[in-house]
Amino acid sequence: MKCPMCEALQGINLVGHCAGSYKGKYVYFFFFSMIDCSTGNDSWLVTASGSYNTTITSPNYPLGYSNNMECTWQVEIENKLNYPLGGYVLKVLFNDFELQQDQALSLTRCPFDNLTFYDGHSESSLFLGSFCGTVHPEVIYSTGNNLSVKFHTDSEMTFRGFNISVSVVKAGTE
Ligand SMILES: [Ca+2]
Repeated sequence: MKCPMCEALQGINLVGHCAGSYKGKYVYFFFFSMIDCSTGNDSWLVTASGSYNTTITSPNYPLGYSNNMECTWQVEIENKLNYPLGGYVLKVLFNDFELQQDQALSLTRCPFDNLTFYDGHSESSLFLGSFCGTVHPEVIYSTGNNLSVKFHTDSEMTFRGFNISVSVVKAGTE
């Protein structure tokens, strides 16, 4: 059965689809999965340079992000700085930050919308911190040449989003 609304919703991951008709009208059953806002299921690869700052923003920044998103950026230092000697790390600065606040009496920090940093190339790397509201550290450093940034939003309430800069600095110089 053809589902016109499904076509209108292209781009959103639909796990379910139209289920049938009732009294001549379509009856829709939608089962939404998280919107993977990167390409396919891979994270966005961001190469950080030693000569300029790379900016990462939430989708649609500053006009407000969407609900139900999972976005991951995998940041790596440009190759020419890794070889032959290396010794560089990634530095993150927060230019603008406004996510939904953590107002729940929850053991989980920032359970609604959050921006989370891992000290490596995946979520299984060392957890550096998870932030929401307008509260964030002044700066975040990696210890190696990779950093993973994950943006999660829940099903309601959206805010302006975030704008961060990533640069490459010599380890131990700041
Ligand atoms: Ca939210």
